[in-house]
Amino acid sequence: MSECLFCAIGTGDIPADIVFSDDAIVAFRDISPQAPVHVLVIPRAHHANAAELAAADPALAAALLETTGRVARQEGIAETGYRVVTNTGEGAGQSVQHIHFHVLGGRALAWPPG
Ligand code: DGP
Repeated sequence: MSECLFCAIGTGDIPADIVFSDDAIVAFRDISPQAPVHVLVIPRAHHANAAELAAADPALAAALLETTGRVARQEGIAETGYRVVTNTGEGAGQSVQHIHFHVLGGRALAWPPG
């Protein structure tokens, strides 16, 4: 099994509550939701963060962003509003070193985030 948690979710070695998947991307519910809707969107391929993904595979980065919109529509938060967040590095709170977009919605979201 991969040592990377999200690689292992991508391969299915670790189960997740998957809301969308295709050959390159998996979207699944966050284990510790911070909003009524909290979905993580990841590529199956390993890239550490958004900047590294965009440099290595811009088409995949675009597909990942497109999937955040798909998830928002699917989860019924596209009209009410939602937030797409990706943390990079320890200071920003990145705890899993495999790029993931958080899709958050279903409640009022404060700005700026903490
Ligand atoms: P970040 O802190 O930005 O790296 O976000 C990592 C997120 O991953 C955090 O919100 C919790 C979530 N998470 C951690 N482990 C698991 C897991 O095993 N399954 C699921 N579904 N989510 C996880």
